[in-house]
Amino acid sequence: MKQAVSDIATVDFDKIRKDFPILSQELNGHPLVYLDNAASSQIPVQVAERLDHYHRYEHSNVHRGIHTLSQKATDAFEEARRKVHSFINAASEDEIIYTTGTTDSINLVANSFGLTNFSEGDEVILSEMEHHANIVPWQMVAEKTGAVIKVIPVTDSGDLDMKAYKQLLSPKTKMVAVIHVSNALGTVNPVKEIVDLAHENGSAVLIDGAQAVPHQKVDVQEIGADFYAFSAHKMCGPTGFGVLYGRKELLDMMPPYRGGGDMIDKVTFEKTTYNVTPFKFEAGTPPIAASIGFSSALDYLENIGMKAIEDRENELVSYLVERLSEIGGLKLVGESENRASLASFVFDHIHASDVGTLLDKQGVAIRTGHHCAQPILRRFNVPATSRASLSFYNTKEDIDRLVDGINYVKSFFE
Ligand code: C6P
Repeated sequence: MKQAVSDIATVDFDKIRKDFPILSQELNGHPLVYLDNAASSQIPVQVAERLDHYHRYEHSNVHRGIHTLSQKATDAFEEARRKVHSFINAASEDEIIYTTGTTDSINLVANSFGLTNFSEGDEVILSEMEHHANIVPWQMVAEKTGAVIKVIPVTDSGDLDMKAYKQLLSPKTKMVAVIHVSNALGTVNPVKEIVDLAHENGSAVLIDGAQAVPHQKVDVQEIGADFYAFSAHKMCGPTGFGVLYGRKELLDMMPPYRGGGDMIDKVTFEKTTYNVTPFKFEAGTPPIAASIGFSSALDYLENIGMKAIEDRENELVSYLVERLSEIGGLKLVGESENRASLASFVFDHIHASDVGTLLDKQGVAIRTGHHCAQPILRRFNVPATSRASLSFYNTKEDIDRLVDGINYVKSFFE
C-alpha cells in the first residue's frame, strides 16, 4: 500500500469530519465536542459500512473451512495483515501478530520473551511515564523470574531524563520497554535514540506505540525496535483488536504464549509441536471482523495521508496549548516541546472530576483521572488531571468550546 502524499493544505478536513456522524449529534442539549480521542477515536462511516458488509455477507471462521465463505473470510483476514505490515513498514507480514490490543501485545512479549530470557538479577528498564499496561506485565514476570525493574526518571518539563537512562543501561539489562507518546503528558519520546542505546548495550526493546501510530507515520524498521505494540480503537478502527510487531528472528525463537486451536502443527498426548510465526501466537478463533474493520481504517487513514494527519494535529495541539495557557489558574501537566495531540491540566482548587462533569453537561467530552498512569501523576504530585485529546477531525472551534466550558467551570467555583 502506497502512502498518499497529501499535503495538509490540500486535504478538506471539514469534509472529512462529515464521515463521522457521531460528531453531529447533540449531547446534554449541546452539539457534541469530542476530545477523548486518546481513550478511543471515532469510527468513520467507511469502516462502519465495511464491518456491516462483512457481518451481512462474508462472516465465517478463518483458516479452517474448505468452503468458499471461509476462504473469503480468510483472504480478507490475511489481507489485513499485509496492510498492517505495509502501514508500519515491517520487513514482512510474518512480523505482524494479531492481539486484542496494546495491553495484550505487551503481555505476550513479557510472558513469552520475558519468562524465557530473564533470570534472577536481570534488569528491565521502564520509564516513569509508562501506562500501567507497560508496567504491570513486567512486574508480574519479574516476580516469577527474580528480574528487577529499573525506572528512567522524568524531568520537570515531562521529558525522559536521557542521561539517567544511559546510566541505567548495564550488562544486566535484558529489556527496555518505553512509551512512544505519553497518554498522560503528551510527550513524544526519542524512541530511535532509546533503541540505538539499548541495542549498543545488547538489550531488547519494546515500544508502546498506542498513542503514536494514530498520529504520525511510524516506520518500525527506521525506529529499529524489536517489538512495537498498538491498538486499533485509537486509530478509527474497532475495539478488541491490536497488533504486536516483532522482529522475525526473535519471534521465531519465542515460545507460544497461549495454547489452543490454530497455533499448533501436530498434537498428540505425548507431545505437541507448534505452527510457524505469526500463527503460533494466535490461539483460537481470532478477532476476524475487527481485523477486517481495522484494514478498512488503515485505508481510510492512508487516503488522508499520515503526514497531513500529523501536520493537522500539530496545528491543533499548538492552538490547544495556546488557548489553555490563557486561562488563569490552569496548570499544564507536561510541558515538553515535543508534544503530540493532547494536553493534561489541573487547577489548585477544582478537582478534575468536577471539571469533567461540568464540561460534559456542556456537551464537551474529555477524560479525567489518572489515565492508567499513576506513577507519572505521582511524580507531578497530582492525583488526577483533566485531559483533552485531539484527532484530525477536531477543529479550532472544538477547542474554543472547551475553553469556554472551562471558563464556565471556573466561574461556577468562584
Ligand atoms: N490508554 C487512555 O489513555 P488498550 O486498552 O490495550 O487498547 O491500550 C492500553 C494503552 C497502552 N499504552 C498506552 C500509551 C495507552 O494510552 C493505552 C490506553 C487509554 O485513555 C485508556 S487508559
